[in-house]
Amino acid sequence: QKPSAGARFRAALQENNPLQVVGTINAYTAIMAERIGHKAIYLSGGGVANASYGLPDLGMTSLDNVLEDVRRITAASELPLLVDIDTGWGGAFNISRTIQEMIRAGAAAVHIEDQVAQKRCGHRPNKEIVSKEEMVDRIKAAVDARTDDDFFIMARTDSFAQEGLEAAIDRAQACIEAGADGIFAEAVTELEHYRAFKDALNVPILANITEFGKTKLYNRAELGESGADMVLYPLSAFRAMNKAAENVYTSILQNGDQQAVVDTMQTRAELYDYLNYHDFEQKLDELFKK
Ligand code: PYR
Repeated sequence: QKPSAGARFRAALQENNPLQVVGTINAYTAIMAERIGHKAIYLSGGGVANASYGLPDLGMTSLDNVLEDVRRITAASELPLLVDIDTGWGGAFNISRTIQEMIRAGAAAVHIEDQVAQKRCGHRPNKEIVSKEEMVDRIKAAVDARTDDDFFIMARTDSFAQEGLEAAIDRAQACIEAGADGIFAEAVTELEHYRAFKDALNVPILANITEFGKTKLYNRAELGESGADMVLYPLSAFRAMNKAAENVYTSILQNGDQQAVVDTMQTRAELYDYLNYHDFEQKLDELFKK
């Protein structure tokens, strides 16, 4: 029997230190990340809101919205997928359903955070957090709901911005006591902050290296030396794709053709290669040969 998605995530974490987890905004980019050699992928909550719904990352998408993208990605790639479940979308039984539906959809891991339901992007000002007790209840509900012991439940704390390092570590400790498998220390700024989390806590630590945010674009090696076990690049490819699309749309409008931008495009042959297009076509020819 094939190991579960959760078991594959845990194996990837064992074998790669730190484990790079790259955001894949859709099924096709997940295929590319896998072929290129990545070992774990990520579905960003902000990414689902932005890319699939054209909305800001402000708690406007639902469990079902995110599940739909999870299913598309897990159908296309064998890589273990970490999913952003924001605040879990409700009270104890909503969180319970969220965990079970994520497992059913093939996710390997999730992170659930301590922001209020009216959440914001982790790297924006004026975030508000729930009490430590309420966050611990979220973790208890999530852990209790797990139908696969290997499914990886990460607690994300957004408390650093408001309450500082000591309080953030204290919250993280409480989440671990409630059963969290890992800690996502959101929007910390210095390498020594990761070191402090790592030294205080006995579980894997995730560093979110998102561009244009509060955290510098530290290298994998220095993050590893500072105690980070996972390095997240939630929207890196998405941002690059968007800039490329902007250039193409602009160029077509200004120039009347694609000549100036065709070199920036993935070719038809490259696309087909990632999709194993020719194998499908061959199958069709065999099935229906005259
Ligand atoms: C996001 O990309 O939405 C995160 O929360 C990291």
